[in-house]
Amino acid sequence: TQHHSGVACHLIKPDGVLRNLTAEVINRFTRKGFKLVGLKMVTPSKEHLEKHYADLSSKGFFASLIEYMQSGPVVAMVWEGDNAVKTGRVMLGATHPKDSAPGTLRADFAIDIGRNCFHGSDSVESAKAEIALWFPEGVNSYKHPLEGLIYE
Ligand code: DGT
Ligand code: DGI
Repeated sequence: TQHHSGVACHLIKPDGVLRNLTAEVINRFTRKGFKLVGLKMVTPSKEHLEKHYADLSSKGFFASLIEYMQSGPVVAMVWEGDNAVKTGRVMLGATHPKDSAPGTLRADFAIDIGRNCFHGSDSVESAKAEIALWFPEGVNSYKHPLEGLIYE
């Protein structure tokens, strides 16, 4: 079986950081069995965020989204594991917290779509682009000590 083939880039947005949700997120993904291969706190520039959200540049909320994302530091993470992107989205929940399933991070910790605390890569392609954007120095490679317990 091929293990840890997927990789996803997730962000704890400024509101999530200020609301002390960093440890909760890391704990959930770690307990699930994903491997943390990139982690840092950054205060991204406007230009950096405009690249991150390039696909939303025509939206009416774009300027406020960028402003919100600059309201404090962001925690950027790269998680490795089977189906990291798809499963990561499931764990984060739907974009609008009113639609997020109970037990997901956004359902449990957010109310407003404009303060939804977390970002998750929405495809394998965007994960690749986001890892390159947030971790241009590259991520870490190491053997997961519990791999044999997590995968068949
Ligand atoms: P529904 O279930 O028919 O009420 O559908 P909504 O709530 O998606 O429809 P609507 O028109 O209230 O909002 C469409 C999207 O626009 C929604 O996903 C969130 C966003 N939105 C609407 N009003 C606001 C607002 O005042 N602030 C922010 N941040 N987003 C808003
Ligand atoms: O990938 P997601 O974060 O789940 O969703 P997305 O790529 O469609 O949107 C990116 C972010 O933009 C999302 O986390 C919150 C924000 N956003 C999306 N739709 C709206 C919005 N913000 C506001 N204020 N209003 C919206 O309608």
